[in-house]
Amino acid sequence: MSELNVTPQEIRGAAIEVLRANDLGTMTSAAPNLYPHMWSWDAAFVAIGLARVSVPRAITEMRTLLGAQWSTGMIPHIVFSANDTDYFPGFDRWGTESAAARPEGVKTSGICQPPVHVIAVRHILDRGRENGGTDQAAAEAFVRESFDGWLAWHRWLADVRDPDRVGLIEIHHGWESGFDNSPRWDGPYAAIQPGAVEPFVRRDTAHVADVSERPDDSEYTKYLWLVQQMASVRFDDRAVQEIVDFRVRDVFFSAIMAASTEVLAGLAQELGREEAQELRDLAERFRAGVAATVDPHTGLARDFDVLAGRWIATETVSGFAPLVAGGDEGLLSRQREMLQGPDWMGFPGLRFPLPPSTSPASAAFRPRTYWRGPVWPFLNLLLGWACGRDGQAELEEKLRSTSLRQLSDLQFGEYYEPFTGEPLGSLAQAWTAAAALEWLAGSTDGRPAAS
Ligand code: 2M8
Repeated sequence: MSELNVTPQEIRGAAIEVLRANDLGTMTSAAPNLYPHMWSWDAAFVAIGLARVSVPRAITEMRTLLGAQWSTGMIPHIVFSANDTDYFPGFDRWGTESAAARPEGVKTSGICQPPVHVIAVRHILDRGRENGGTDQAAAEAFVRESFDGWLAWHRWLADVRDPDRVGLIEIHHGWESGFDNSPRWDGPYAAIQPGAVEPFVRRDTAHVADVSERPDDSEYTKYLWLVQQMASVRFDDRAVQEIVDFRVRDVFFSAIMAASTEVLAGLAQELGREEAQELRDLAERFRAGVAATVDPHTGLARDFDVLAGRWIATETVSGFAPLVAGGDEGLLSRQREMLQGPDWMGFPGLRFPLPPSTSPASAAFRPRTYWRGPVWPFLNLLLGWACGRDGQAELEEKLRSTSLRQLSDLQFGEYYEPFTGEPLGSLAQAWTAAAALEWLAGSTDGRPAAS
C-alpha cells in the first residue's frame, strides 16, 4: 500500500461517504445524478461493500431488491426510487404497469441483469459470522428468509432464458448484459430496424462532462424500440422471445450464473435444503456452456447471436468469462496468462495495468466511450473474487493493489480512461466505492480477510 498517495483510511472514509450520500434509506442509488435509482447488479456489489461497514444495511439493500422480484422469479434491472425526473427512461416509459408478473406496490423495469446477488449474500453471511453477535444472527436469518427468492431467480433464468439447456443465458436487450454499448452488441444492433419510437428526451447526457462518454441517439432509439416491443406483449416471457429483435446468448452473464449458482448450492447445503444437488448440476451446466464458447484461435469466450445464427467474436473483457465461471484449469491458466499479456493488462502505456473493457489492440477500442474501452473497477473486483475462489492469490493481489492505486484519486468514477486514468461517466458511483471498501479489507498476501 506504500505506493498510494493517500492512506487506506482516507480511501475508506471517502468510499463510505459516497455510499452514505447515495443512500436513499432502503436502497442505494447507483450514482447521485446519472442513475438515481437502484440497479440490480450494482446493488449486489454495493451490498458487498456495505457489508464491510454495516451488515444490517447490506441486508436491507438485498431485501429491497428481492422485494421487487416478479412472480415469475425475475429480478428486474431497475427498482425505481421516488426521483422520477432525472433518469430516462423512467418508470412511465417502461410500460411494466401492464405486466401480469410485476410486483405489487414497487415500480420496476421489465428486463434483468446478471445474477451476482447470491455472491453478495455469501459475503454478507461471511461478514456477519466474522462480526458475531447480532450481525451473525441477522445474516443467518436473512439467508434462511431469502433463500427461496434466490432459488426462484436462478430457476427462472435456467428455465426461461436457457430453454434448450445449452448452458448459456439468452438476453433480449443490451441493457440486460450490463455492457450496454459494448462492441459485443454492434452486430445484433446493426440488424435492428426500429419501427416508430415515441419521441424522447434523454437525461443522461446532461450528467456527463462530454457526451462522447455515452451511447449516441441512434443507439438509444434502438434501446427504446426493444423496450416498446416488450411492452407491446406486456413483458410476457414467451411472447417476448417470439417477437423481440435482440436475442443473444450472453457468455459473461452465463459465467456469473455459473459462479453464483455454485455459491447458492453451498448455501443450500448449509441450510440442509434438498435443492443443493440440483443447483450444483445447474452450475456445471453453465460452466460447460461458457467453456464451449471459447474460440480455439483467440482463446476468448464468445457470445452467440441467436437471430443471425452466428458467434460474436470480439476482443472484450467478456472473453474472459471462463475466469468468472471457473472450471477446467488448463483453460483458466491460459486465460490468466492472456489477461496479463500484451493485449490486456500488459498493453503498453496503460496508466494502471488493469483490464480495459475492450482490448486497446482491437479496432473497436474507444478509450473514453463507456463500455467500448474504459476500465470498470467493479469488474476487476469480480475477477479478483474469482481468483480468490480458485486459489490464484498472486493475480488477485495484483488486481487488488492496482485497483486501489486507481481508486486513490477518491473520485470513484463509473469508468476510467485506460491511458490517462481519468475518471469518466459519473463520479461518486456507488459500486466503485463499494469495490474500494472490499479491496481495502483484503489482507496483504492477497487473500480476502475471510470468505
Ligand atoms: C448502465 O446502464 C444503464 C441502463 O441500464 C444506463 O446507461 O442508463 C450500465 O453500466 C449498467 O451495467 C449499470 O448497471 C447501470 C447503473 O450503473 O448503468
